[in-house]
Amino acid sequence: MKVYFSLGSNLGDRVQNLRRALTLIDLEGIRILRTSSFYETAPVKVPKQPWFMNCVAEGRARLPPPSLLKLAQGIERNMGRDRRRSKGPRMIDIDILLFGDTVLQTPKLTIPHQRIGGRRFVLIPLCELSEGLRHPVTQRTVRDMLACTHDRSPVIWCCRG
Ligand code: PH2
Ligand code: MG
Ligand code: MG
Repeated sequence: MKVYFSLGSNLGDRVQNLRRALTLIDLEGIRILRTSSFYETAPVKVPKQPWFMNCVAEGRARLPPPSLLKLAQGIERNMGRDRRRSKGPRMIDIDILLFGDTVLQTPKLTIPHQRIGGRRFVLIPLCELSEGLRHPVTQRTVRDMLACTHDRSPVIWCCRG
């Protein structure tokens, strides 16, 4: 199944953190097929903290979504993410955006990601990879969601992923 991840880091060497997380995901058997550019982004809806580096990656997963979530959380932990402050700065955050056309709502995991349409730091890198991809519930394309989002926070191209 095709899966899209959003990765973010705003602590330490942010570019290295994104690269390392992508390598670790791949080593766990989730083949990373394509990675967007890396973007420097202003923090959205979190208390004052450093700017983020964000990217989106497309992968191929054989595992079901709950196992994928556990795997992502394991990598976050191994990379030193401190979860005591849920909205605090983080070495790495790995979110599942889309998993094929799967729609899933459980207490631990919602797919597609709930805030996918309201965040330029997700939509801009996702648009770079797959602008015509459709949200499985609303049927809107990524291009459309980006054109219509109310989010205005800065997203600055930084480097190739
Ligand atoms: N992640 C959040 C909240 N706010 N802002 C930016 N720019 N980038 C993020 O990855 C991010 C955020 C919650 O996970
Ligand atoms: Mg997140
Ligand atoms: Mg997360």
